[in-house]
Amino acid sequence: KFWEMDQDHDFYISKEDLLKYNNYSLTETIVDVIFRGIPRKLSSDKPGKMNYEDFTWFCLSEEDKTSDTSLEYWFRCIDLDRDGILSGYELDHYYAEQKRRMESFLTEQILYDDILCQMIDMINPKDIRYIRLSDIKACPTSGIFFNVLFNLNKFIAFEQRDPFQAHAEKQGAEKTDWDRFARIEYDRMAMEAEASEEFSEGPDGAEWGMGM
Ligand SMILES: [Ca+2]
Ligand SMILES: [Ca+2]
Repeated sequence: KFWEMDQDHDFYISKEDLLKYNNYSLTETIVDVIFRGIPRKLSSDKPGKMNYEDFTWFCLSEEDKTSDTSLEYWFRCIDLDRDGILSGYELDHYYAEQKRRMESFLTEQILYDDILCQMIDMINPKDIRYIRLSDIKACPTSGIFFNVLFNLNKFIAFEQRDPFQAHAEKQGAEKTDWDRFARIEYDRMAMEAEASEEFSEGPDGAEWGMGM
């Protein structure tokens, strides 16, 4: 993967290279934060470039958002002031760019604001005002929370997968977080169908949080 990304074969990955990762999956905001060394100080000797080791750290964190190491990596990205909690303004830092990218893919009924609320609900933080690392680790599906904030293609893959297929996979041998996650989404779709009939109940109704 590194050699694929390092198009000029100088053994370094630039910001521009990383933006192309997984077909332009990542926002400029998150790429910028990674290159500023916020999740992990870059060990590259060239300023503003990633070496093989830096890229490996990124890649492992990106490809498996279930390990503690990965969750800590991404938590540090979002926790810009490093006070150990994710506050509204830190989510806002990622919000605008991803919202703009996402809304061209979303149907009118599924708004980015709603999805973000739903994600926070999914994480179910002990204190509703902010998210701690312990909240993230306690939630088996927090990887999707990060994808919603900065990874467009993984979000789309999640949003567009066939719920019946996901349901069938659940019967299979693999009991992954993806499965549980699919179930939550499946429940949500069922509830949305119901909610459209009971729309007047408003956002404090039962449509978020059921089945969790
Ligand atoms: Ca290069
Ligand atoms: Ca913070």
